[in-house]
Amino acid sequence: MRRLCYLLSNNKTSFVLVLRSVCSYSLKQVEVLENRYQTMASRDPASDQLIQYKEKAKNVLPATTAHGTPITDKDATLTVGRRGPILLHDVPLIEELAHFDRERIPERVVHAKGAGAFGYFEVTHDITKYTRAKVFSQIGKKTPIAVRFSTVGGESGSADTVRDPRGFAVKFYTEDGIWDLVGNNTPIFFIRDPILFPSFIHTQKRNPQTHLKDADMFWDFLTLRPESIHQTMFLFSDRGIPDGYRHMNGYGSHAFKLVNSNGEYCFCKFHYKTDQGIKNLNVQRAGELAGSDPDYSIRDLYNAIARGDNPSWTFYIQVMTNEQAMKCPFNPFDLTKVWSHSEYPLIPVGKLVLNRNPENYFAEVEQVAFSPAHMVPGIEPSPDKMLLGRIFSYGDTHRHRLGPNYLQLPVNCPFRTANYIRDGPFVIHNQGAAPNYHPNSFLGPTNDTENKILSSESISGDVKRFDTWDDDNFSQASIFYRKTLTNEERERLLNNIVGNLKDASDFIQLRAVKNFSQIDVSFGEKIAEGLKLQRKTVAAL
Ligand code: HDE
Repeated sequence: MRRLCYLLSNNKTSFVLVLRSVCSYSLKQVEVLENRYQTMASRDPASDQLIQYKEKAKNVLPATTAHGTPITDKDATLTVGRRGPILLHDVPLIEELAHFDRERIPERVVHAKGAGAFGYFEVTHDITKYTRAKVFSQIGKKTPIAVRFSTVGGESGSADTVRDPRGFAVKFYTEDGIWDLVGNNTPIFFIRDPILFPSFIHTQKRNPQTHLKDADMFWDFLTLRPESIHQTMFLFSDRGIPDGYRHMNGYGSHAFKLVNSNGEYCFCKFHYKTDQGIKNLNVQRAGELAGSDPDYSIRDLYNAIARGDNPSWTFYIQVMTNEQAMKCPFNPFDLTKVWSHSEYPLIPVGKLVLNRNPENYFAEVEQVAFSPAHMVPGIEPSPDKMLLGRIFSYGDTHRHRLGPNYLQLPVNCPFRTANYIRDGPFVIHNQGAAPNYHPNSFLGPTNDTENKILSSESISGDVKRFDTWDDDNFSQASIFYRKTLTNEERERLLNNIVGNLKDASDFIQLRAVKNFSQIDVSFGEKIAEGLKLQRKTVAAL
């Protein structure tokens, strides 16, 4: 029997015919064996999703309209005579078409392509001296989490294995409300001022006329804003194409402020290191996969969790006191900079574990809405301008994409809400008969004195637009090139940069060489050589 299945494993029709004719099986027996055949063929858990659903569901339920009335004939529209025409009072048809016309919501303007999963965060080390956030209150404490991984620049149908940073957003469902850590797989970013973000993203997407990716746009912006060079080096290194989402680290990237129960604060950065080990794809393999399996990373994550091979990350913080921040030779709140691990060592905190695939992608992944504004008592923003810009932007995009009541969707909903926000489209929990104004004399929710934010900080300065393009942009990129990378890694970095930069106009290539030379003169020379730029012109830079 097994042998027969194996022989026919690529041809289901002949499998059924052979069983019926050669073995004279009844139809019912064939159906049972057909099911078994389907599960025996060499398919992964993602391909078997429907078969598994069928096994669990057991019975077919009678169909209903959206308003819950029985649908008696799902296979035919209501017509006058066999040939039509159709009647407008075919309610199930009209209802289904009208809903179908509205199925798509706007995709995320960045990070449109992604995969999600659920699990928990467990505390393994005590950090209560730094923060009173309840999520860290006790060793052994577990908090449910949702995670969404993503690429950044591509549309929701784009390939997973492109060179691009990866998003790594974590939602903690804490007893004090939602805490979102909306990070990437890199500890830094291309820019340090949020006013440049929309332009930066436009250059990574499509040319407004040709609707094509455009090397001039891409490299023009990056070379005119040299603060981007540190992240550009990461992007073109091996880590620029991770092998799926399980084999990469995550970083909160910004500096945040931790506040303890005495109101004392320090600054911190969050790191989550993969327990699966770092694995990257080489350029050739990534290119092949982009054609043969563009959903490679989504499939890999789904299958790993379905197999019970639950991915996990060890969670650390780096801590910097206010005094250290004042003395730091660079701006520690600049998102293009890392904090050295020798000066600010990683402090272990806990584990992130993913052990459940979404039941429904649209409801739980397309609609999951992260925001750096979602912080909990004990975790506050630092003065990082990018973080503060993001605190506005995410809620704004969610109100546009999902509507003003997006926080009431089950995947985004905290354990408890009590406030004066009411009504609007698709309200689910409208807080019943409770008063809808404040202050009031009728037991409406009031100040939570236990959770009053205790830290305070005095700030003064000139109100002005400070363009920081000429801050130190090269020192850390130089350390990355000279000290972090091996010879082979430097070689691949060089090839990746040349392979991409060669499509930009000559004057932009020259500007890039000038910038890369500031990291290391020989690095600039090698890039110029790879691009076959005229020696004389380069020497004049
Ligand atoms: Fe985002 N970013 N971003 N970003 N970002 C979005 O929010 C934005 C930045 C990141 O899986 C958007 O819901 C601004 C840094 C992730 O759902 C949008 C700025 C980092 C995700 C937005 C940044 C990120 C987003 C698009 C500069 C790493 C996907 C759709 C000030 C530390 C989250 C959405 C998910 C998504 C704005 C910069 C990470 C438009 C304005 C830096 C992982 O609101």
